Amino acid sequence: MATQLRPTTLSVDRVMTDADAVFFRENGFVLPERGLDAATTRTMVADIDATFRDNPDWHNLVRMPHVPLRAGQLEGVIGGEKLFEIAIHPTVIAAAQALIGDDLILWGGEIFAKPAGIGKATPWHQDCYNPAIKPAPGRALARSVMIWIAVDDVDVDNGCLRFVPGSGRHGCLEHSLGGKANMLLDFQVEGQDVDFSSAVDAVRPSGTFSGHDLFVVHGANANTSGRRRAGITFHYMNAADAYDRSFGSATGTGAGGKPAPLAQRPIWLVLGENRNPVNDFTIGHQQLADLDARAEARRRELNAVLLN
Ligand SMILES: O=C(O)CCC(=O)C(=O)O
Repeated sequence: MATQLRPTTLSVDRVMTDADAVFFRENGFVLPERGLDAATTRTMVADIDATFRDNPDWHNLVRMPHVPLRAGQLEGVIGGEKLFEIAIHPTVIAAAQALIGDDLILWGGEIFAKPAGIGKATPWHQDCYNPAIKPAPGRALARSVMIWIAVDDVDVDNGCLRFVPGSGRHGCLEHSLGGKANMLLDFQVEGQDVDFSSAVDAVRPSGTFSGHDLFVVHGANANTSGRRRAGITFHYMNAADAYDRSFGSATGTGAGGKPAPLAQRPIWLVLGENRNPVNDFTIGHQQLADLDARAEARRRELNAVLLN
């Protein structure tokens, strides 16, 4: 007699509380108490150590670490397949859902790994640098969250992220261009009524994370400590908003100071359904069929658990 295979139900740890979601809406960032479980954290740290071993240019900033560097890919890392698993991890997706809704697209990611003693500072900035992200018709601001996961224990000494509460309430502020010595990015918010003295230190033990939106002003001091300071971040947006590639050209700071090819980036639907016909899930997916299948399998599993 044939054995009946019952579909396995994914177990999802919902670490983001209702109070966290309210705090996020009011302040533009949130620091949930719990994060990834211990086993996942160990795997993540090992996979990121392997990424640093296999990709010599990891210091300070790596764009799109969840994309394996394959033929036709403009950004990514050797070993990106493993980091893709963190981007679609149930705990991470459930956290993003609690903050920006049921229909989610993964649109980007970075590793910010600052070596001991010489890690660069991150200037005060907002994340609304990507012209592709547009709000759904009738909405003033796009809904997006960056889930920043501590790889190492990150605290004041090794240059944790710092958020200015409520500083994104009025959307995108003007940024001045031009890098300063020892700064990670070449754009920054200066003045403009931002109360930098109210900045909150995001002290995060390894495996825990913060979430921040496109508009909250944030930055980090240099890592002058004797410890590495690494975090990996994945960016999600609500799938009723648009990843509109029509601006057509590369922009932003990419690997090695080159422009980031934002219009060609692969994006994935990771929860719910796509609600905006502008979103294209084929551009930039050269040689990524295995990741597409992984994302789709995970989306179906998560839909069954998180949307019922
Ligand atoms: O980790 C850092 O220093 C910068 C992180 C950041 O700017 C971001 O995640 O948007």
